[in-house]
Amino acid sequence: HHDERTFVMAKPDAVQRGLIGEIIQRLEERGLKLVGAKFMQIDEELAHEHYGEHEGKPFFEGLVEFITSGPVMAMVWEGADATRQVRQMMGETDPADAQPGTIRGDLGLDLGHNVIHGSDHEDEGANEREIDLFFDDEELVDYERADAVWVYE
Ligand code: DAT
Ligand code: MG
Repeated sequence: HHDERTFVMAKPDAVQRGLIGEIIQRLEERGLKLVGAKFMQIDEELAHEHYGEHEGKPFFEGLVEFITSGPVMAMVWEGADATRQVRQMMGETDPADAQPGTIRGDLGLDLGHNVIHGSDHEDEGANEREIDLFFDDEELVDYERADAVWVYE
């Protein structure tokens, strides 16, 4: 099964810091396949839906303010075990705890500005829910990457 899909987003800090390409490059080079992308600004309503699990927590309002503060690059990536693999590549939520070599560990220093979102692999179905929240079916593209036969045995 190489067709698991996961939702990934370069957050407003990544866009402002010119890190969209860096993030895409890391996922691309790993062998994951980009199947959807949307450069957009998240509104209040979408922010509340996307981060609904955190509603009521002390950092929630700040989180909504941050994620709506500028454009983001919303993406869907596909590959074997994609949700968990992307989370591993992202590193810990707090960049201060994230290992070097991870996206947050290499590119961030502060919990509130942690560069990237990826669906939670421990939350069953979170990937599909988030993909549905941000993308219509016809916005996702079916194709084969030419190097897939070399990425997968
Ligand atoms: P993740 O983004 O790794 O899935 P999460 O779902 O627990 O982490 O939290 C969503 C975002 O909220 C996270 O990327 C940064 C912010 N956040 C989480 N915990 C926080 C805290 N204690 N204080 C401030 N911001 C926090
Ligand atoms: Mg999360």
